[in-house]
Amino acid sequence: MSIREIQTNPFEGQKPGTSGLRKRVKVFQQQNYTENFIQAIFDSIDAKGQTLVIGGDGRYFSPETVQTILKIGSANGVAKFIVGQDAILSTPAASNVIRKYKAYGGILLTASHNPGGPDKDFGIKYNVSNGGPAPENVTDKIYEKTKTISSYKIIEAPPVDLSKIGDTTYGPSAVSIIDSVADYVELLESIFDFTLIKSFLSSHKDDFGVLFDGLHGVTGPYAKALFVKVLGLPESSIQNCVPLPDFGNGHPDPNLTYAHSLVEVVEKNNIAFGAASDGDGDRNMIYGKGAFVTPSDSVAIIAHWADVIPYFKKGGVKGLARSMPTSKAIDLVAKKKGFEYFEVPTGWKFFGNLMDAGRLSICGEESFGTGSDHIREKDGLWAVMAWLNILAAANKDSSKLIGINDLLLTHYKTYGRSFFSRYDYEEVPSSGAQALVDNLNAALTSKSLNNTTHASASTGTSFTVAELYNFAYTDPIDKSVSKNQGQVIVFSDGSRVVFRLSGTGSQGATVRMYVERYVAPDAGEAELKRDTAEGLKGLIEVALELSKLKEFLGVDKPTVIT
Ligand code: VG1
Ligand code: CO
Repeated sequence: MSIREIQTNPFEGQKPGTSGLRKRVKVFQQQNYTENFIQAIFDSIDAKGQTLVIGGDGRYFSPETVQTILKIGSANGVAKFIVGQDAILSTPAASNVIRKYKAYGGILLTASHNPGGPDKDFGIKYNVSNGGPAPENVTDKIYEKTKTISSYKIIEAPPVDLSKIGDTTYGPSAVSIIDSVADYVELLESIFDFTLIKSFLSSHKDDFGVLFDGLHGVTGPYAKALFVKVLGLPESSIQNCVPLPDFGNGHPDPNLTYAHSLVEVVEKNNIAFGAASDGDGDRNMIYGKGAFVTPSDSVAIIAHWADVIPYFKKGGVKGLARSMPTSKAIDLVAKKKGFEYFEVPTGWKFFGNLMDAGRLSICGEESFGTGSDHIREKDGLWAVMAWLNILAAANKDSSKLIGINDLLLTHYKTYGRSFFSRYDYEEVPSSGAQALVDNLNAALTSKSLNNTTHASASTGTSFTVAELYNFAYTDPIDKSVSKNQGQVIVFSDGSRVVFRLSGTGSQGATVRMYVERYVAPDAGEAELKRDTAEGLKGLIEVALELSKLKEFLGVDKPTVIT
């Protein structure tokens, strides 16, 4: 088999962001663009003689890219490829496959929750042998290689039929096309008490309906296996579960703005338990009739109830963690239960070292990401099953049905409530976004905002700035340092506002503003049950005024509120 070396020139901007390289499909389709990035991955790792996993969310341009990876990977000496059937492996399933088959790493073709299709986004992400996203030292190396690349290597071989499960050869390499779903279902079966969930659901057929919405992302086949085959629920308990290359023209992001297909049916049909996942299956939203669980609360509640889940009952909880902008609800659980806990920068890659060191079991991000050390990615269906397991356990000895809202209120009465919301200003001019950040940095250097008091015009509440800092993180395990992870304003009552630039967008800049306000357990039921927007109104006004956000960005309203 002859290896050909093809001359190329570097492209600008092939810098992996929070979670891989994400660009418009048209950008990836430029001659040599995708090839360059893939060769840069192989130039940064040592995959000779190793096994590599390939999968993704099935979005437009995935099958072609699998063939490109096979060509270049084989020419670079990869011994064996494990590929999800039809190029499909959800992000959590891929993490599991890498771990289970002890692969060297994996290449995931996904832009997660970003829309797909010929005019939308594509993405390539490299995961390492623990099954998690490559840490920054690896992604930095890949980026450096893309800047100087002058050639890439390919072998000439006919395309592999990705639809046929089984083993074939590809030039000097072996290729194994695997069932995308089976290993993952087996994993979840080893974690949760499906017998308990099944018996709870079958005894509450009339008052506890379930609906899962795949938003036409990758989770469809996984959800079908879990809800219909394992749990024995009717087909009507899943919807939009056929993965489509353009996600049916939708935005596969499980939040109140984009998952309206779920929200509408849940409300109309009085469904007690609804859930959705994103394009690549690592995010989740829990939403029942009149009941929305904010992701920051979700991970805290799962942590509180961990011992009803067989996986944690057996292995114990080693520690908890959240990303910096995520509310501190989980910290309170850790303190009460005596667990170690961590605050890491945004992005799942920062949890991996702690898990590998045996110091972290359950963690989450405010961006609808929840997971545990069963793999090294966040895991949408895992979170959904965790909630079902917890609800089934909570109802075990109860004569009256305990639903999502009951669990939330009990939690708030124990720990207090962290009202939390995120405002996204998507695709704003990069210069305005930078000016906003520069202005905050100037204030933190000069301390000009410290001790200043700001009153909200509409609610009359006032907030005094106690501290302003730029979040930096030193990994407790490998001591690597990540700077400039977001500006944090802390107020004297413990409320927080965080500003961050997104690292997953494909166009312009996206500014995220995160707001959090804590209310103590004894604040009274009315206060604890307040609507989030109401509970945060005054703080949001103050945050906007303080940061001069509207002036800098030239926009009046956020594009998305979660
Ligand atoms: C966003 C979220 C972050 C998440 C990342 C990847 O990043 O804020 O919490 O880890 O997406 O999620 P950013 O840099 O745009 O804020 V996914 O579902 O793409 O893998
Ligand atoms: Co995702």
